[in-house]
Amino acid sequence: MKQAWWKERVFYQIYPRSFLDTNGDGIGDLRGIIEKLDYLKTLGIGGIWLCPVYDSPNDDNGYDIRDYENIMSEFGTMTDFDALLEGLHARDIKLVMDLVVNHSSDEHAWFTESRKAKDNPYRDYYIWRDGKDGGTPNNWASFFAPSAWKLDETTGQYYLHLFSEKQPDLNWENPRVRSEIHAMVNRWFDRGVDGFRMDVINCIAKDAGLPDGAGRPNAAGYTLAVERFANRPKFFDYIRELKENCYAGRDCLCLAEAPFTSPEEGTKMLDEDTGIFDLNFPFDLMEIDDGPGGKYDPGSWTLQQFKQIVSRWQVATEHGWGSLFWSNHDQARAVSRFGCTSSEELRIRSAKMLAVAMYLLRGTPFVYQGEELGMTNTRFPNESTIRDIEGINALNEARATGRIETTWKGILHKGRDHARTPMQWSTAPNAGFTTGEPWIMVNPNYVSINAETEQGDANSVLKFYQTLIGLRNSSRTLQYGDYRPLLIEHEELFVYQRVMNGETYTIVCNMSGENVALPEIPMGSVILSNVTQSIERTMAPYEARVMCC
Ligand code: ISL
Ligand code: CA
Repeated sequence: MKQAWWKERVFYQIYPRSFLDTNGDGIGDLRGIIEKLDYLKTLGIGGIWLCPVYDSPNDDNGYDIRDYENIMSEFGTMTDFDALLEGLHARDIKLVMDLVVNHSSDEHAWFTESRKAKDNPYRDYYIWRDGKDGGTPNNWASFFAPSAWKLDETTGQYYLHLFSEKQPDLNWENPRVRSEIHAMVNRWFDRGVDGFRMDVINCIAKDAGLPDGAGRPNAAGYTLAVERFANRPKFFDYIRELKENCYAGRDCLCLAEAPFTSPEEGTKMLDEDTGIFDLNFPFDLMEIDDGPGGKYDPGSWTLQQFKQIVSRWQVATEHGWGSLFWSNHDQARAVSRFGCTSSEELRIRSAKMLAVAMYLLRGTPFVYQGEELGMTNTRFPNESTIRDIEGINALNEARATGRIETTWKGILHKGRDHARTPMQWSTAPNAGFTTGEPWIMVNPNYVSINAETEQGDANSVLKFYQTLIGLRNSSRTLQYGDYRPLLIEHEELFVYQRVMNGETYTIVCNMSGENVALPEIPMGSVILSNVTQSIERTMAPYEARVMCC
C-alpha cells in the first residue's frame, strides 16, 4: 500500500456561506474561516474541502461560477484567500478547493460571448443545438428543471444545462475549453492549493450526437439520461489529459464527486496504478432511503443495506482508496437521518456512534461542518424559509403534479438546506454566526447544541470527535490496516476490525434503538466508548465500543 498525506488525514468540509460571518451581512466569509482555524486544529483536522468561493451570482450558491479566478465579493478578496491559505498551511492543514467545470454560470464571460452569435469564437465553449420537431433537441431532463435545454432567443438555438438554466454545460469536446481549464487549475496550484474536489466531474463527457435517454420520463416527458453522460469513455480520457497537464510533478489530491457510479466502476476509477482519481464520493449511501419517487420521496433503510454498501466500497477500493462520509452540503444532517433524535441523550450517543462506525473504516474521513456538534435537521416552518434551488424546483414541480405533500415531507427529511443552516458557535443571538440577519434561518436548537457549550462539556459530541480523530491520527493501523467485517448477517450490530502488523482494532456499533446481546467475538480492551457504563455482553441502544489488542 502506497502512503499518501491524504490517506492519513481527517478532512473537514466547509460551506463558507454558513460557517461564520465577520462583517454582519448575514453571509459567512473567508475571514470567518480564518478566525476558526484553531478550532479546526483542536478538532484534529488535517485537510479542508472548501465549497466554491469563486465569483458567482449564486443561483446555486457558488456552484455557478462567473469567474474562476476571483473570489466572491460576499466572501472577501484574493488577499483574504491568501491569508486563509497561509493560516491553514501554518497549522499543517491542507486546502482542497471545489472545481466546478461541468458547467459555468451563464454570467461567465465565455457564455455571454457564446450566446451572442453562432459564429462567435466562444460559441463552441458550450453545447448549442437546433430544436427538433418544434421542441427541445432531445429528451434529456435537468436535475434542477424539467428539461435540460433552454431556448436562447438571440440565435434561436438551445443550450444544454444539466443543472439550472443559469448553469450551462461546458463543451469538453472543444480542446480550447480543456486547455483554459488546465491553465486555470495550474494557476490555483501555483498559488498553493493542495487539490481539488471535482464537482459532478463524471458527467463532463456526453455521448456523441446526444441521443435520447431511455429512462422513465418526468411529468413533462423528459428523462435523466444518465446512461448518456455519466462515466462515458471520453471522460476517462479528459481526466487523464487533465492529470498530465496539471497534476504531474505535484503531490496534490484528485478527488471526484461521482454520482451514478457503481462499486465496479469505482474500482476502475480508483485503482492505485491504472485509475484516474485518488478518491471519490460515491452516492449509494446518500440514496439508501430514496423512495420510488427519488430523493424527496422518503423511504426507509436497513442495516443490511448499509453493510452491503460499506462492504462493497471497502472491497472496491482494496487496490486504491475510498472516502468516508455521512453527509455534505447536499444532504440532511447525519444524526437526524442515520441516528436518533428522540431524546437529547440518544442524539448525543447516536451522533458519537455514527462517527465511530464510519471514521474508523479504511479510507479518508470527511466531517461535514456542524456534524462534530451533533447538529440536526431544522424544522423549516414553511416553503418561504427554503433557500435551495433544488428544493424550490422540486416543490414547484410537485405543485404542478399534485405531489406537494410528499415532496414537502421529503424536503423536511432530506432537503439540502438542512446542511446549510448556520454553524452553531455559541448561545449568542443567531448562534454566534452573525450579528446581522442570517441568509438562511438558524436552527433554534443552537441554545443547547453549539461549539462553545460543547467545548466545556466532557460528554459532548464535540469532545468525542476530538478524541476519536486524535485516535485515528495517532494509529497507523486505523489509517492503513486491513478491513475485516464481522457478524455480517447481524441485523442490529455493525462490527468490523482493522488489522495490521499483529495489532487489531475491533469496532462494535449498535445501530438500533434496542438493547442487543453481543455474540462471541474476539474483543480486547475498550479504548473508546460512548456510554458511561458498558455491560460487557449487552450493547445499549446506539452504543459504540472501540477495542484494541
Ligand atoms: O444533491 C443532489 C443529490 O442528493 C444532487 O442532485 C446534486 O445536485 C448532485 O449530487 C451534484 O452535486 C454537485 O453539483 C451541483 C451542486 O448543486 C451541488 O451542490 C454539488 O455538490 C451542481 O453544481
Ligand atoms: Ca459576511
